[in-house]
Amino acid sequence: MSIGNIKTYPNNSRVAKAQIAAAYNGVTIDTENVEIPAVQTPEYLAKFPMGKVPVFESEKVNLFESSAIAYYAALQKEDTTLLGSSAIEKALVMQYIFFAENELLANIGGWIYPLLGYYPYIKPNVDAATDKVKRAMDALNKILANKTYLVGESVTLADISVACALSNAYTLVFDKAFRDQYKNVTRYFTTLIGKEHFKTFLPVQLCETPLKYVAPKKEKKETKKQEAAPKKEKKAAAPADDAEEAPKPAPKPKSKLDLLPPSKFIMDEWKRMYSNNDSDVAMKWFWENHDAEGYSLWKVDYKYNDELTLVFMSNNLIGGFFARLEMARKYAFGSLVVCGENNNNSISGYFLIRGQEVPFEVYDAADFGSYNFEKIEPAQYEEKKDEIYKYMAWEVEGFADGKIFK
Ligand SMILES: N[C@@H](CCC(=O)N[C@@H](CS)C(=O)NCC(=O)O)C(=O)O
Repeated sequence: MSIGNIKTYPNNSRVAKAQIAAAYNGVTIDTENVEIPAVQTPEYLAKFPMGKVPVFESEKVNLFESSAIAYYAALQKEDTTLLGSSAIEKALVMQYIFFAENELLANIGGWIYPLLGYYPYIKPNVDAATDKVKRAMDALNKILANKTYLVGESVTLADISVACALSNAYTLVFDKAFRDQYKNVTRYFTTLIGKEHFKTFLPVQLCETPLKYVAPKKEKKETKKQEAAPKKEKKAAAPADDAEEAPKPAPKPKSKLDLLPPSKFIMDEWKRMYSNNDSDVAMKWFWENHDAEGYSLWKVDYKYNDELTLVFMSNNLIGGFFARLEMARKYAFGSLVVCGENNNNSISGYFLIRGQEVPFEVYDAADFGSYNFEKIEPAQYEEKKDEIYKYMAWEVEGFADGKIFK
């Protein structure tokens, strides 16, 4: 018996969640393939204002959000075992549904979608998403050390949600070397996808060669050459009024950051404040004026601290990095310090950056790859305030030298 219809694009693992849950409960859900944006008609948007897929339609209820659709499917049998059999188990099932959505699926998307060309490829953001996936996989690997299923002794919606969230990663980027680092998760995942209902709705072929980003370098060069060629021709055949024919210089590219909504926090004002006042006064102003939507804070660590030698050379390294950040001057402020002594020191600090991502103006700097940028979320500000103060005031323990990017 069909309980309704899901509109989706083909092979959507978000839909598989509901289909597998339905199959365990002995019911079915029809599916209809649609395309975005064609499906976003006024009628569709009236029912589903997000305008996304998948959506579920039936005589009884219309639903969006794939986890809600899967939950509805899981509720279709009175004595279903899919949702846990006690308050504790039910809460655990919810825990893993949210974990699958927020810690796995969202970050796997941040890793894979730029490789598939759905989003622009911005290396630091892909690296950050990859790290978050690894963190979640580490946790899951520990949880699964002595378990076959996440909750209780049989498949629940927790397992269905987690397996569906992992499916694209196991297909596209989790190659053997990666899988071997998370043996418990891999054993768990392969057990699940070997089960009948999973096989039907979530066919997975384990990744052999992981998807990698390929920079479109050649194309760019060729285009440049092609652009350059006609110019020469023009010069050779230049008529008397060459000046009129001369191509206008390309307009200076506008930074994406200039297109962000205006912020009450004025970077120049902050830089003046920082330069002309004691740290107490400056940092008080900073937190009173900080705009967490318009700017982000980043903890920065040099990746190769164990290779640093003399303190002055480490400080020169910071100077070199800052010199290459020229394009970011309007959008960023940072304090990097050297802590320790000759032959035993490290570089770390904080950056304030316009927007919520590490922008082109920063990650394009030649040395960027040598530094780890870890975003500090607004929820962490309170806990980090003291540390940020110390880095800005150069009062960090073991402080030896430092530089300010302003
Ligand atoms: N949290 C939602 C996410 C749905 C979603 O992001 N769907 C994407 C396709 S995977 C979409 O419809 N995107 C079109 C758009 O953003 O306009 C769910 O689980 O259903």
